[in-house]
Amino acid sequence: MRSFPTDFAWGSATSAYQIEGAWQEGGKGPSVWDAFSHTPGKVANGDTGDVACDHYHRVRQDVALMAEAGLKAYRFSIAWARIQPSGTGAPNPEGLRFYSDLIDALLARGITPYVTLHHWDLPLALETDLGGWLSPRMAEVFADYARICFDAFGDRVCHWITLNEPWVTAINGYGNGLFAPGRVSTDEPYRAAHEMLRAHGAAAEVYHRDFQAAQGGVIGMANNCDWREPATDSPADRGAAQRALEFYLGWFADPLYHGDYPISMRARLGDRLPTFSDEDRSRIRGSADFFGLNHYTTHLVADGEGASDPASNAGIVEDQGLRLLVDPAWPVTAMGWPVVPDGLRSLLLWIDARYDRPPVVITENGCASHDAVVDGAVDDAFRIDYVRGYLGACHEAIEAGVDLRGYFLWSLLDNFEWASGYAKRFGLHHVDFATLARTPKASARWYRDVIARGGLPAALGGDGGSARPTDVPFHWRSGVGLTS
Ligand code: PNW
Repeated sequence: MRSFPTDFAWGSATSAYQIEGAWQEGGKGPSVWDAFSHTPGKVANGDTGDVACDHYHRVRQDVALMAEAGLKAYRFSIAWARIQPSGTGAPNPEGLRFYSDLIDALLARGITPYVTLHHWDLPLALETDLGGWLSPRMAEVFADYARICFDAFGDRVCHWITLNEPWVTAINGYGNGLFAPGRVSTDEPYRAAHEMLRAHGAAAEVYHRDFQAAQGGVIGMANNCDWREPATDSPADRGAAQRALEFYLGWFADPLYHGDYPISMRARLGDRLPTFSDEDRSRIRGSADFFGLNHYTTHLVADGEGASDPASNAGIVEDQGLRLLVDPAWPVTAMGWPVVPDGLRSLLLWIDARYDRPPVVITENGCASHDAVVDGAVDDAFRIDYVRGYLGACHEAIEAGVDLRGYFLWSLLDNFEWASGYAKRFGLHHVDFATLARTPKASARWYRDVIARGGLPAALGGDGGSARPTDVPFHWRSGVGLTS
């Protein structure tokens, strides 16, 4: 038996725009994703989140599915535009009630809520009136919204995530234009990221100063990072892989844990990378009580000049001086993302070394697969294999000393997969988007058994569960790229 800690947060995750629907109900205002998905050509098949999984009207049923799957924790996001329809001003009582009822329903089932304040669906008025994440005013605006949420829900919610994957918003929202607000630029990603870090810092300060002592919770950010494995053992490729990780996770986590961007980013970007004021820096440094990590895949990295490929999860590759490659032997998910469980183990060790052993929560991990209902059942063996492998990597990391506190499988339901629309299915539960019927997949039952046992069966030889060296390469630790 590969046992996990007894208080491990076994969970699943969703986000508001991807599941709720009811885009114009309950006093909700429009968001940038409403506008984006309604723009022809932006989302596959012309799909929108107008109805999505209709979770807004099916909350009770969906909480029952969570209970049947044995979840101990559930991560969801609050649609800011349900709380403040135009992003500022007095809260909308109907929006508050919706999330309050959800929280109560979870707690009644013994499921711990993990709440993301913002998962990409920015109130549209903040985009049109302020310029969205490019505006320095976003920090105060976001902190006001966060205060409303802490005030309304913090008596029952003890786990807060400020922002989901600011990397994706910066790169896909402001760099390649694949996601809302659909802007294309080589400078704006760095500016938008900077304002998101400032906004996180402002909201975390409100929580720490005005709520934490009374409510006793924790707050962090959910950053995404895939693993970057050196393509060869050469110093150049190893350096390039390290640089790739700094441009990916270090971009956000270095400010949180060390107070500034990585040296490698400053050196390559110069004035394109904004600078923190002393006030920003002291707000942001030390502002995360835990390290939220979303992780899906791995790429190989070779030193040299590369060109950005929006499909490659690479960021602005031209700025990094490297090329991303894949090993053709790796299996891939329905997203085309390589399945490399050992990359997660490596990444967890990298985080452990660089940020000095933070408590980590895997706020997302999962895969899209080609799932269909056959005779009332969905045999998603691919997903079971994927999750078994990645949980095995988590277990190895724990054995190696990583302080891993929880794992949230993305996702509870098949849902609106952003620019891919409903074509990509990540759920533990199949959703028929014509009837909105939910069907538990085989993975939901498998995951329930894992949770009930508190871990995985002992690894059979050779499946990746055997002992591995856990020495952290010197160049991860050495402070390469850390500001002094
Ligand atoms: C994350 N990339 O999205 C999000 O947090 C989820 O909302 C989403 O459904 C899930 O992962 C699966 O995609 C990502 O381009 C979207 O690197 C794009 C990228 C990474 C994560």
